[in-house]
Order: sequence, then C-alpha cells, then structure tokens
Amino acid sequence: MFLHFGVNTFTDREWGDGKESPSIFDPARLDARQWARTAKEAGFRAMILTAKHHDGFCLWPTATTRHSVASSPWREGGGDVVREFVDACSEAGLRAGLYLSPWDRNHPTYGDSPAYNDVYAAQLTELLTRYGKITEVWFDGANGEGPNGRRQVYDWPRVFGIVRRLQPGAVIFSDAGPDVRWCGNERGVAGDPNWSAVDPKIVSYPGQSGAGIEAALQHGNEAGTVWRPAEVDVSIRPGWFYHPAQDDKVRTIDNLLQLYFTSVGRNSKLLLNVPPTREGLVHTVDAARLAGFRGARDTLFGAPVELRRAAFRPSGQTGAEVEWELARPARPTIARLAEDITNGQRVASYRIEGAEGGRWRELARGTTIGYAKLDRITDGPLVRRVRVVIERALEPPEPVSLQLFEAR
Ligand code: FUL
Repeated sequence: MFLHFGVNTFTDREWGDGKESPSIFDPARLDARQWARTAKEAGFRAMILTAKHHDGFCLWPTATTRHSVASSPWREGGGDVVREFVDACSEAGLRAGLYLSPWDRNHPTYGDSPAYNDVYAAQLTELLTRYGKITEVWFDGANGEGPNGRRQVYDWPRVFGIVRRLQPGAVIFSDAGPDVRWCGNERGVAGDPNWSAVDPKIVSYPGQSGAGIEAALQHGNEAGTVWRPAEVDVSIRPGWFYHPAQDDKVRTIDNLLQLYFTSVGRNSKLLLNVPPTREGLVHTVDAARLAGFRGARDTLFGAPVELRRAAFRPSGQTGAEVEWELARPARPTIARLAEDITNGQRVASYRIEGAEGGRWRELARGTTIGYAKLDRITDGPLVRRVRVVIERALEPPEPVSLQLFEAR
C-alpha cells in the first residue's frame, strides 16, 4: 500500500510549489497504526510512505532543512511521521518502504547540482540509518527546474550506491530500476506481454522520456539481459493525495479486482495508493472498499480445484504440454499459472485447454507467465482434465505450475 501524505493533503493540491507554510501541517488524529491495520486486513504485505514529495516538506525532523514537521504545530513540532510509520509497520508485521522525491521545489540549493546532490544524499542517509530495516526505496521520475530555470542534474549512481551501502536488502524502484521498474503508466495496467528482463540501455535513468520508453517499461524485453520486474503503482482515488471532493470517486470493489488481474495477474506487483486524510487517517470509504476487495479475492480464490499432474511432454526445442487430472470434475473460473522464476522467465505464448471426455477445448490463452499469470474463464465447460500447451518458449520449457479455482 502506497501512502501519499504531506502539505498537499492540507492545500488540496497534487503538486505543491514549495511555498507552503509548515504551519498548515496539523493532522489532528494521525494514527499510523490505523493505516497499518487497514493494510494488513486488506492483505497488503508492505507500505510505502512519501517521506518527501516534490514540495520539499519533510515528514521527519531532518537536519537538512527547516521545511519539515519540526516547524509544524503537529505534536508541537516534536513529531516524526516516518518514525510512527515504521513502528506501525513493524508492529503489524508489514514491510516498510520510503519515497523520497528527488525534485524539491523548496530547498534553496535545488538547481545548484552538486550542492543539492549533497542535501539529497544527506536526506537519504538520515532515512536509511535512523529507522531500522527499509525494504523498498522509491525514486520518482518527475523532475522540474529549480528557481531561475536552473536545471538540477541528479547523481543517480551515488544515490543508488547509498541505498546499497546502508540498506543492502532494500529493493530500489525507479523507471530505471536498478531492481524494480515502473510499469510505464499510472492506470494500474502492466504490459501484455510482460517480461521481467529488460535491456538496461533503453531506460537508463529515472524520468527519461521519448519514443519507445513507455513500451519498454510496459513489456520489458524478451532478449533482456537484466532482471528488473515491473511494479504497478496506481491510486484508489483519482488523485495521489487526499481531496475531500473525491470521497465519492473511490474505486469500486470490481474496479479494484480488475486492477488485481492487470497487475498481479500479469507478472507484476500492485502498489495501491490509499492517501490519508487531513485528520491523518485512512478514510472510511477507502477502508470499506479495501475490506470489500479482500472479501472478493477470498471468494474468487476460495475454492481451489484439486489437481494431479499427469504428464509433461516437451515438444520440439521450445514447446511443451503439461497435463493434469482433476480429482473430480469441475468448472474452473480462474487459472493461476506460474513459472519457476529462479530459472528465469521463458514462456512467450501458451494456451490452457480442458476436456471432459475426448475433445480438448480452449479455456484461455496468453503470452508471458512469469511468477504469476491469472486468467479468468467465463462460461467455461465442465472438465476432468486440463493441459497447458506452451506454444513458444525462449528456452526448452520447464514444467509450469497451475492452480484452478471454482466459483463459490
Ligand atoms: C509521480 C508524481 O509526480 C506524483 O505526484 C506521484 O507521486 C506519483 C506516484 O509519481 O511521478
């Protein structure tokens, strides 16, 4: 779960200009445990907080600027949102991640490249040394000019090096990874196909734009040499920050399910943004939708079909069939395929077929599989046997695994 929170929450804006007074930051009932409880109950495994957005306001008391919670009335200037966030994560058994915007519309050094790069490095160092284990660090691609049109040149190798040194276990997210890549849009839709490998020369720094970038982020590259799976970030509301006028525009349960199928179901990870309110709480509408989303997933995946693997038949160099028998005849509504990604990702196209007696009927077809591929089977037949026909693989295929679910 992604949490966008900061001065924009109080000004009703999406991008602050850095001129906000810290005096507006005063979330009267801020309760990071409520965020964590909501996330945990909905089945999330990690939370990522905007420690600093483009406006430059820091949610922790930093030595690098006065533009922070320390200058706000909240907890009389003695508060630390990042601390409360990481503590709530660890109490709830959730992993903690942080977003630190490189673009900073407040800091006076911004645009003076070496000076600001030192500030940014110091901010990152504070975040990665004071708060225990951080499992993901999120680097945004959005980037604008500093005062007087000065263009800030970031030092990405230095930034990534700081994360590696201070939190060697953390996953680094950006358009250009190095560990996890942006999926290329904010609509919640990973590419089809979606390869976890990329050609690192195509998107080489965060915020790069131009022809072919979006497609490279969406699809990865079947001939890619670097493993950089896609992450899908999308908001439960039209905006990333909380706006009261959007309380009736929170995504429906059906819409959230669709997102699940176009992200997790396409070999990606879902990072769903749920922005806290001005009070500092997840809104009741959002919390109710998340609970409904969880319930809907429990129903959809609640009745697994018992399968017994019957055969694995390689065909040629790049094809294969994997066949299963059902313990009893069933009418599956969802198929979940997985490759053993410790051996990379190989399948480029497949179909799933089922048979009751003799004739095989197509239930679903697709391109890449990866760690997870979900297919919905609508109006499918009753079947006693199923098979996955791997039509094309990059290397001789390994047996894929299959789970089937029935409607409850
Ligand atoms: C974008 C930012 O400009 C948005 O405000 C938001 O943080 C989104 C996740 O990334 O690049």
